[in-house]
Amino acid sequence: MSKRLVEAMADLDEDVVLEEVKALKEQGVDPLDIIASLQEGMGIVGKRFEEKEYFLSELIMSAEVFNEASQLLGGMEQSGSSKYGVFVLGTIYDDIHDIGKNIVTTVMRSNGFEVIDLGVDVPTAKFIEAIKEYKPKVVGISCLLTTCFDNVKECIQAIEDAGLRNDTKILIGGGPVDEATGKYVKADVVAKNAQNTVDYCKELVEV
Ligand code: B12
Repeated sequence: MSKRLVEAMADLDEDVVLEEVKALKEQGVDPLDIIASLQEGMGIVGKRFEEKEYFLSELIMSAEVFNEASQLLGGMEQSGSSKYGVFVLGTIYDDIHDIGKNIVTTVMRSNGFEVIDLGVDVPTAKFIEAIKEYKPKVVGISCLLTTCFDNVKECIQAIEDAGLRNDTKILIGGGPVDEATGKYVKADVVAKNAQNTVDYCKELVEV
């Protein structure tokens, strides 16, 4: 973890963030480790927002800085092959956060999965339609708002009621999601980051 990068991200110091990302990349640091530092910094941005030190404009700014920084990261190019099959994912309805979901998409693609990204604010019906169409072994639901946990729960229950859960595991992720959330919404697995997601999905398809 780069302390300088975590702090610059938290302080929304765009120039230092970009400079540090370039430097770490040149030193050969794994792009996923760089993302972990940026993610940690975003966590601090979130706390400052909660404590009213930051406002919505700072949240928006943080997303811009993060996206700019992640564009500098090579080594996560899409492989184009789909040797591990299809992974469907989207951000649950009423939630428009997509940075984490987009990272998961990129990293899954670069690890040989075909990813169907349903976007943000995805209604339950759209998840169900996609499961019927693509028959994925794993479906991912991203959720960054605690107020949307019930939406995830409803979505997972609807997938089960439609008889689509026997061959499909449901993976959830997003900043505030933890094991207790996983139990509450009845997900199969909770993933803390993109690498966890890849490891779990590979294990599952290789069985
Ligand atoms: C940036 C940001 C925004 C941006 C989002 C821009 C975008 N395009 O995504 C904007 C400004 C739009 C925004 C809006 C809001 N936000 Co906001 N936001 C954040 C912030 C600071 C960072 C989120 C982020 O991108 N992190 C970096 C990424 C890389 O991390 P990540 O999302 O966790 O993803 C990783 C893992 O979790 C995992 N993962 C993520 N998704 C998935 C999915 C699957 C399937 C898997 C397997 C893994 C996985 O892998 C990723 C990579 O490692 C968080 C703070 C935080 N701690 O998360 C608040 C936060 C989520 N927001 C919050 C709030 C309150 C809001 C607003 C309601 C504010 C408002 N008053 O309008 C709105 C809601 C809009 C809506 N309806 O969705 C709160 C939520 C609090 C709560 N208890 O629910 C937070 C926690 C801030 C806080 N502490 O108060 N936000």
